[in-house]
Amino acid sequence: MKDLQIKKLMDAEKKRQKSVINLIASENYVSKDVLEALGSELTNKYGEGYPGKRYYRGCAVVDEVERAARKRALDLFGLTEKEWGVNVQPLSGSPANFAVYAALVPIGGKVMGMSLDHGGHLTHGQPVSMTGKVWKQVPYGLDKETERLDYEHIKKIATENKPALIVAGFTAYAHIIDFKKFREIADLCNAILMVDMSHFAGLVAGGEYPSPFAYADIVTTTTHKTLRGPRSALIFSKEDERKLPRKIDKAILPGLQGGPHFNQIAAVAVALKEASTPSFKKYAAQVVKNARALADELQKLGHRIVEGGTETHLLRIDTWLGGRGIGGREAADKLEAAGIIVSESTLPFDTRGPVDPSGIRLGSAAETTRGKKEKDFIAIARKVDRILRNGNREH
Ligand code: DSN
Repeated sequence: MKDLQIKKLMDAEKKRQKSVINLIASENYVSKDVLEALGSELTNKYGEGYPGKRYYRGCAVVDEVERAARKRALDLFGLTEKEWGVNVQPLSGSPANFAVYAALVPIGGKVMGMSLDHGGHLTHGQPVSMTGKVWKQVPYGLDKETERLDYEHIKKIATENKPALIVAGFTAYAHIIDFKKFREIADLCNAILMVDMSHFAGLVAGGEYPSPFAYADIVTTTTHKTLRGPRSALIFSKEDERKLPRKIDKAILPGLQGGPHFNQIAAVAVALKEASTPSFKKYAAQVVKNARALADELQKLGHRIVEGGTETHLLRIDTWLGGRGIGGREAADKLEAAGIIVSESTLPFDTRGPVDPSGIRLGSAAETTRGKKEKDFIAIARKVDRILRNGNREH
């Protein structure tokens, strides 16, 4: 590379990534093949539209790329083109969720989503997000006692507020969601059920988490978390008389985006094929075992794990009230100083606010990609414990 300034920064980031223990629950390490697709000449091509229906010429090759990505997305989750549509053009998770609401919820209509402090995402209708300004959020949260989903309470909120769309699927919930119960609740108020499986899509692909497709009308996902692809997103929509796939396609283009990023779509296709292999299945199983080992050991060492444990790749530690008396920001800073990278996290009923919340969120997906097993995660838990107790003194 001739641009030495950027080359130096790229090398520095590569070195940083290699030198740290990465416990950011939403990050992962892609394969060389995914990187090759991202860095390919496909980035040079414009092609607004969809395969066979573009506004630009010269799209025969990128049409095949997009068709392959769509087919692989459906195949990976055991879906057929007859029953499900999939749009592979969303640039990332936030525009994907925005496009779904734009397609299916009238402006000013109600979107029911989990509030941010409990583990929801900004784009699940938070008032600070455009999704909360264009549409009205009907918030729900976790049970105060168990810190788990309380389906009776969710049902009550839904039937009282009659949202047009209900979102299930969160950014910080560590337990398995009962999609059947969400379906029943959505049916009671005639709402569309959207599952945002961004965090656990790789676990669904690997058979470690129940598939939402039997119950949802819409499934959105980013492709770069447990799914281990490039930064991008997919929108799956059920084929029936509502013609959801056509509405979603229109919401993406011309509604929200312009030209698709074909290099990104090709990289997604590569990742989807990787995720269909037996070795990915093993990977997904190890991700869950590793997160459980991490949570169990931290608990043994006296930390309060929100929800009392994990069934997925992630967990939250209550660093404030859980005994250490430090906020999430300070905890994340101390860990970073010792080479362990985590994200701050609000906790259910957090009184400290999102700027310096009460906890941190940890995940096992990235370090599992690097080959770590349960014993390594137990060692990581001990290190995290020492750092939270003593700061960086041991280093
Ligand atoms: N920022 C992602 C996460 O960390 O969960 C969600 O978009």
